[in-house]
Amino acid sequence: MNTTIERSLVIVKPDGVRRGLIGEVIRRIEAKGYAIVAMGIRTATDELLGTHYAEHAGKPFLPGLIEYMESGPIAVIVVEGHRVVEGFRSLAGVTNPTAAAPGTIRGDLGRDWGTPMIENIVHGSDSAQSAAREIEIWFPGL
Ligand code: DAT
Ligand code: MG
Repeated sequence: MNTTIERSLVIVKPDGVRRGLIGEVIRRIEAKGYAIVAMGIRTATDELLGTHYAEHAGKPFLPGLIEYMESGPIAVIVVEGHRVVEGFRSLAGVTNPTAAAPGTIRGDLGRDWGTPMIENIVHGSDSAQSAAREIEIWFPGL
């Protein structure tokens, strides 16, 4: 049994905030049983996003992704619980909201809008190491 309590960095992206879905995302996180240990409404910058999306450096979609992430306020949330990284990815659904399964955040609340950018409501860390790195960016010292 894995008894290590993990953390994941969740972001409600600008499309989610614009559509009033912060509460719905938090509701699903809490209903699943995870604990919210930090959160705040923030405005992303080139510097924060360049570090946050370091794994995507050089990819053709990165400039559009950064523009989208800077298009409005975001809600940055630290979530805690056993296997929460995998658990939140499961709650979020796959990257493309058209393909994401019904029942997931992206599948229930997201869709394709015909834009080149994938607007998919939420970010969730993809590993415990990514989570630690991302939490340090948005909540240094937490
Ligand atoms: P995820 O958010 O599911 O972890 P990711 O880390 O691969 O996905 O990509 C980060 C975000 O970048 C993703 O939420 C949407 C966008 N993105 C990824 N691949 C893309 C692509 N091929 N074209 C446009 N946007 C893309
Ligand atoms: Mg990712």
